[in-house]
Amino acid sequence: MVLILLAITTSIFEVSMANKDWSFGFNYTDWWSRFGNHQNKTQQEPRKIIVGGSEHWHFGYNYTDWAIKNGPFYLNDTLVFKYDAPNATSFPHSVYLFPNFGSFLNCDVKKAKMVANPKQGEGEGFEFVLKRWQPYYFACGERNGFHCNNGNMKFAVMPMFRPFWPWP
Ligand SMILES: [Cu+2]
Repeated sequence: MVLILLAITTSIFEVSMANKDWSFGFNYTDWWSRFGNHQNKTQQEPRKIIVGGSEHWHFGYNYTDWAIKNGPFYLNDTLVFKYDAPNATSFPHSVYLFPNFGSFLNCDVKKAKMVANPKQGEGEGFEFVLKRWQPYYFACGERNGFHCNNGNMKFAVMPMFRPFWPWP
């Protein structure tokens, strides 16, 4: 009896969740969690990736190259930006998001939105979850685009859906 009740409440819950999803269109991640392949658990877990690896987030490292070598990234993966707070020996850094490819290409920081200020990269770093199926254009916004233009502190990410079967 308890089991039946549980099953009913679960399905009601799922229906209400499903209805909620309609309000903003088809929810792919939810769709995946219901119908996707759940056999390879480790494959499905979202990853936490430190941007730049042991290099962290600094001037002069090629992050486009890093992103290509460490991709692909998947929906709900977390990018961690690590950088020191402003101090006497290192330049301040930050994390900005460009609204489109053109402003990203030109490092047009004025059009970008700051997602992490120079202090937020301290300690465990600033975490950014790739929640949407859209291209993300990241850059450091310091010195009015100088770090982005001349310091290679920029990269683009297009999160993918998790594979339906484990990659070979
Ligand atoms: Cu910077």
